[in-house]
Amino acid sequence: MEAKAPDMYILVEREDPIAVVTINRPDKLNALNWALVAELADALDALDRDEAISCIVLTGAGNKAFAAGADIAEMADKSAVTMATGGFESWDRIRRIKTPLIAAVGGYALGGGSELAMHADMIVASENAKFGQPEILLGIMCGAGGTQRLTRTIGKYRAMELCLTGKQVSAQEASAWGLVNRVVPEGQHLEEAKKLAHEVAKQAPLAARFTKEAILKAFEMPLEEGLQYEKRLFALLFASEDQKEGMRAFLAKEKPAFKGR
Ligand code: DAK
Repeated sequence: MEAKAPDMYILVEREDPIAVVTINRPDKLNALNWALVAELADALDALDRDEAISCIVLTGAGNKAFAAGADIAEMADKSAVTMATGGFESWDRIRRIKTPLIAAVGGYALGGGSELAMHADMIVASENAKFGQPEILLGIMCGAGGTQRLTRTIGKYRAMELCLTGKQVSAQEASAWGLVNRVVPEGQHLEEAKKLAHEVAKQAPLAARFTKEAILKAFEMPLEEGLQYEKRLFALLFASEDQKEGMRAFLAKEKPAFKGR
């Protein structure tokens, strides 16, 4: 285990109603060791519980990498039992964040780094971003959802090519494949992601959270069940003050003042 004080890998900057979470290990291209992922999950959990935060941006420190994958030095000697039982809890916690999450990707997003970006709800990529699943080159395979999320996003044939060859694709190619929302000039990914986050954060927070939940269910449920799920969340929003406010403001030709209630 690397000798580093706890709470040192992740930086959190609040700019209410958004927050920016930065993976801060640039000397190792933000490689994701277990302590880092646990700290990331803690930070995201805390922001998720914070009513003042309506959208979170996740990025990597430095201009070379979002994250170059799980920490190979840490993984090298692990046993099958350790890998089968440990390490997943933090990823599961990140997966369950209800607040909309935007990944701002500059440089490498490889292996676990690409998988982490795919835990986000939207991805803004810098022109120098590179995505890939190079696990196969190390004699392993995706372990944090790559075979599933990538396949659902870019389709079987492209996912097979990335995962079976370990090759990297450019931001432009990733964009053409539907893996990123937009590609912006090099170095502007964070600013653009923050702008997008502010757009999301302007909306009624409960409606935004329910929308995220319903869209994610589309990956898990057959259409009929998904439609029922959506219908229930839709109806539930009519119990919120924000629904009354949103519709009142429209009819009065005013801007709504949403409260997240
Ligand atoms: N792990 C550890 N260190 C890394 C690293 C990584 N993934 N990537 C880079 N580094 C370190 C390098 O060792 C180097 O450290 P020093 O030698 O300076 O001490 C420093 O970062 C700079 O890297 P390079 O010198 O290599 O930089 P280059 O520009 O030459 O090359 C590169 C950049 C991104 C092409 C290269 O660093 C590279 O190929 N990195 C490895 C990429 C990779 O194979 N990633 C996939 C790892 S496997 C799980 C969840 C997820 C996973 C597993 C389990 N569970 C929930 C249990 C995921 C697995 C993976 O991601």
